[in-house]
Amino acid sequence: MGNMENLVTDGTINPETLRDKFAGAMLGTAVGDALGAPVEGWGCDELNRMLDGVALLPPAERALNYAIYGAITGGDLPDGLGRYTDDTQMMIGVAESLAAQRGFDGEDMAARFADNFDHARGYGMGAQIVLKRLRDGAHWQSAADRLFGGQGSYGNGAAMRIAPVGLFYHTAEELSALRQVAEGSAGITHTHDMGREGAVLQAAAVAAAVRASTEDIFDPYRFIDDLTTIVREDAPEYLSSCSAILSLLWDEPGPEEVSDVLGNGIEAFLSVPSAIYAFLANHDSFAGAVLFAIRLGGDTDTIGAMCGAISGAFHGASAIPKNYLAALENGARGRDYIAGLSESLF
Ligand code: R7I
Ligand code: MG
Ligand code: MG
Repeated sequence: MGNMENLVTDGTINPETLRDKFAGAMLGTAVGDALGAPVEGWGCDELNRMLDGVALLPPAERALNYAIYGAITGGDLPDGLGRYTDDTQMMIGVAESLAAQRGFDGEDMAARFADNFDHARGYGMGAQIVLKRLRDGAHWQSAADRLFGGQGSYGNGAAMRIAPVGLFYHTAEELSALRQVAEGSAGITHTHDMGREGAVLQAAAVAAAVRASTEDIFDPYRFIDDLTTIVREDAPEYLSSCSAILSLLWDEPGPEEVSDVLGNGIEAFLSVPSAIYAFLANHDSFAGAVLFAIRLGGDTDTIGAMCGAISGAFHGASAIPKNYLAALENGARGRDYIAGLSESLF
């Protein structure tokens, strides 16, 4: 069963499959971000009522929500509505830096975040302050440490952009490098332990999804068990969410219950586990996973982006629906540029 040519005998991945997985994680981030963006901040109940009844909406409101509506109905998505936000903008900076430096260089990555900053993409408050400080010449290791009364940010901004780190260090042998670089790159803007640990967990999920073959029987319980072993012992928020994911996978409740249990917030610990769950509960379909992630409501662009990264890393870009990709903006740093960056990383 399955195409065993995708796997060579020593367990390493066929280069063409790996290339598709790299593109999948990066384009998956952008697609999830762009699809979730029009409904960022909607409550879970309200959003699901809207999505279930969107065809009945008056035309003006329908147009407003057309991006996500089109995705659900499989129709064409109008140009310009597939616009990504800060999540993808910052992921591009991570990828550009890793590719140019052939590894992590904090000063270079911070400079790219600052250069790429575009207010219209909708950055978090703390992130805006840090990026301005970096532009004004602050050192990359200290630009963010005074945020939030000196405890640093635990927003999901470090995790939302981390996919390229999971790709660059995707092998099981590179786990300690993955942790080090995820923490280092997170720390440019997020110095709170919970902000960093969210980035590590998300990067590790992307890496594990790269390593998992779609040709084998996929075991979501084993995936989350393995991921749990890398979480720091002093990060109880993540450990308890990982164990909640196990029970949720058993029951597979609707998005309302999942967002009640795991969260749908802008905090890393209330969104990274939710994105991982959305992938695991819908591991047979990129579209199914990302749309479930968005249906959690709340920080929809970011949960969509993180789920899109993991799901794209698992299935590859070839499994992202064509209409989703076609709708993605394709200007100077759009779809083709992101695909090109994934090639450079590869
Ligand atoms: O994490 P960050 O880059 O924001 C990412 C989010 C995503 O949803 C994007 O799509 C975009 O919309 O923004 O930006 P931060 O400002 O560092 O963190 C986001 C928010 O989390 C902050 O504005 C705070 O509301 C909250 N937050 C905290 N609140 C109290 N104490 C983060 N850290 C703290 C904290 O330590
Ligand atoms: Mg955003
Ligand atoms: Mg967001």
